[in-house]
Amino acid sequence: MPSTVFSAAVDLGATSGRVILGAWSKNRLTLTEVHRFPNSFRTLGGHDYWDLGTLWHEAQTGLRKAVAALPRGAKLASVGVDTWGVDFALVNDAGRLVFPVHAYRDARSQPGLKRLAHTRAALERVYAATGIPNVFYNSSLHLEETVANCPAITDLATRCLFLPDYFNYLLSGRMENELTIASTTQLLDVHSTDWSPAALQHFRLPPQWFSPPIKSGTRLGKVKNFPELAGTQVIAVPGHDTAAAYDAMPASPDGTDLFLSSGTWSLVGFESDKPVLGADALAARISNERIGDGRYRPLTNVIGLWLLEGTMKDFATRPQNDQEWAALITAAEKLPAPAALLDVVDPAFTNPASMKAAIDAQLKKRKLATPKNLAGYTRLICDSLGRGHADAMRAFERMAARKFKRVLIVGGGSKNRLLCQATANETGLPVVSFALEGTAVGNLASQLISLGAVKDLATFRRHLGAGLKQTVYTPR
Ligand code: LFR
Repeated sequence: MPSTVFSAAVDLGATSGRVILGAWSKNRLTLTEVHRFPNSFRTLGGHDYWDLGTLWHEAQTGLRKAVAALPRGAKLASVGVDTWGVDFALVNDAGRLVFPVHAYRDARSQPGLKRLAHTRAALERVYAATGIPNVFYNSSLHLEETVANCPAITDLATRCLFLPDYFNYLLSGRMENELTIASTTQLLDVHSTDWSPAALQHFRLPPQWFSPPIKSGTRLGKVKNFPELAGTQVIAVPGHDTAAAYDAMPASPDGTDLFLSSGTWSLVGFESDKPVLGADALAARISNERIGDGRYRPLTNVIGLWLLEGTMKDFATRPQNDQEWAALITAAEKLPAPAALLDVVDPAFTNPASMKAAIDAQLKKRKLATPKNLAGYTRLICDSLGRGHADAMRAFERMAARKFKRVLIVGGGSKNRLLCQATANETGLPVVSFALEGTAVGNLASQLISLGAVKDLATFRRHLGAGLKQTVYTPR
């Protein structure tokens, strides 16, 4: 093993992607962001699609930059890909895309969502089988819609590859389903690490589209058809960005930390040896997603900074750089606390034409005043998300008989003082913020463990925690 191990993380988010070069030396991880690019879905004829060609092009550009950034003579040992959850590519045996890749916010899942919501017995059966609540973005609903409305797809497609699986295939030539991303679909058996026959049957999906999920850390072979990366190993990291971000939490081993991965979505949860199931868990929308080794990370998906990202689009004066962001947050902090908070679970916030209009509509319906400017919206949104995080925490404490001592926050939102403080105030717990690209770090951790450069995740977390800068927000 060389004294410094270099690995690259391709980390694709719904609103931005990046390629990060990690250098592991003397138990320290150094990150270099070699490439960052915006991402968004496009609407065509009333449907929302991802531009996969552009994503692959940007990933390749980033990987070339990673190789170019290596010290002379050094080699890129490995590469791993994580993406947002649930979305998938349908391919044939030759790996050709046989159906356009839809974005999870596409309204096509709405009829299925309502049907399942109104069939109590089926809803409970699916939850008992998969541990995943009925949410508009579930792959189950999107696949169900595809098969029901485009039945020829069962002849055309032979495999369903979730997005990290598809990029792993482009890199390595191997078609596999990885466990963490599989656990976001509502199709995985909550008690095993294989697909749920009951769920596949319920949504009428061809079982042969899925192969038994591999654990994260599995080596998929050397990179193919990409001369600059010849010799580099492709490693199936936790393909779900949230699973990767959770792995990067420098958590205390006694299980008393609540995790918050804050970005477009706020993912509030914890790690557990067993799932949280039953009627109360279903009502609280607890999603029993998986850690790369098969254990559980029960979490609740709070709408997240999507609210703010959307609202900004209606303001010409939105911040363009760190300085302008800081000024906006300072202005929002100075405002008085809002008289009432948003109901963040309002389905009108899912994918509105204008987020500001959707917020205004909710406030007007509740006879509340609308904020006067962007700082006002920022304050209202951050405080409301803080409340959403606290509600999720209380549900976990009740159902899993736990008591949390700290909230650990990573991701874009960890730099947002207002959001961190609001979360501390509402939960009554100290919020420890790590200015950390959690998803990329978790991605790299899995590679380093698989390469044998780090013993295990607990060791990685210990080393990571020792070198991290942290900011603590105490409740006020
Ligand atoms: C975050 C995330 C969430 C998932 C949502 C949709 O990026 O992966 O965990 O619920 O996106 O896939």
